[in-house]
Amino acid sequence: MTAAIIDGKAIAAMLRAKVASEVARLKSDHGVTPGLAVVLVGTDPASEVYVRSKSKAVIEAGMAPCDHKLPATTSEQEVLALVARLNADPAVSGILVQLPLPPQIDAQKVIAAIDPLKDVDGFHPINVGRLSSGLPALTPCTPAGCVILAKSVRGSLAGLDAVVIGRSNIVGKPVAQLLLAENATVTIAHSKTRDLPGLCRRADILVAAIGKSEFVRGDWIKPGATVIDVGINRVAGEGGKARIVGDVAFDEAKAVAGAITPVPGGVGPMTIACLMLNTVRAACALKGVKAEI
Ligand code: NAP
Ligand code: L37
Repeated sequence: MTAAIIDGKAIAAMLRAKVASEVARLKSDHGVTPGLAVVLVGTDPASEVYVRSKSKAVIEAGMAPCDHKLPATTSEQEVLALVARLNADPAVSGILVQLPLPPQIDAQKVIAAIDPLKDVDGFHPINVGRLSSGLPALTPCTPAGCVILAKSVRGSLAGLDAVVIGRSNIVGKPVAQLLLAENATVTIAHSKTRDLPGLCRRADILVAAIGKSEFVRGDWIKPGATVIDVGINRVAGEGGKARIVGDVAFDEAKAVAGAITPVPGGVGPMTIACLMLNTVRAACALKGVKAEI
């Protein structure tokens, strides 16, 4: 069997086009322009790339960007003061503080300071709690993207066995919650899990969010499974040029899986599209307009 390649780039482009038309409707019918504030502290090169793509997507969707680049020496107080200003700014519908933050800044404290209605990353404890309680919530972007991609292949996920490798607050835990909400039977694996290959072989849906290049091998995959590779790992390619690979050994997995996301071009673009979706939804909620997306 050779797996279908799940085209995250194309699915993300379709979602972004839908967001752009919802933005146009909000502007013309309600005089509302959603705005996204992106806060980047320091000069982490990967974060700089992602933040740039996010701001570009904001503009393409017809929304208002509001970028804040702060030096690596910024104090926690300064970041908290900026968040307070953005919370109070009616032009700002969504606030995203790109992680990781420099060591002098407590990320949990900054996340907790964001207005939960503007928390387009879905990392605030209120949104985490709402998601796990089955209440409407702003949901984390990468996990939401993973579920859209899995559903693009399987339709309903009800009753499927899902294994998530990784238990971070950003990816592993929220993706497990979203899969559970889709009625999958979910197992979360991590570095202390016994017999990870054996566990993975039972998965109809396998989500890899580990951060280790090509860690998941082809013979860990159940024939026909849907494999969602969240990993972004920079490795030296031919001629010393850097390239990015996922957490799954793609060529091996492709020979066994039913469908698999590539890296790049899989989950990454969906992260950005889901961020646009959250921003327009947050703008609707803040302005009391019913979202049509
Ligand atoms: P993280 O916070 O470092 O978490 C990694 C998880 O993997 C941890 O739960 C860890 O287990 C687990 N793990 C590590 N080694 C393992 C092993 N040998 N066996 C089983 N589990 C193991 O990483 P993250 O923030 O979740 O990100 C994961 C990957 O996704 C990274 O490559 C990141 O760059 C990528 N990412 C991509 C996007 C996107 O949009 N595509 C967005 C965010 C992140 P313990 O908890 O036991 O340590
Ligand atoms: N908000 N986002 C927020 N907070 C965080 O703490 N880590 C993190 C976060 N992550 C994030 O933005 N990740 C991300 C990862 C990949 C892409 C976008 C966002 C992406 O666009 N990936 C492309 C290209 C990758 C590349 O060339 O580097 C892809 O095709 O995968």
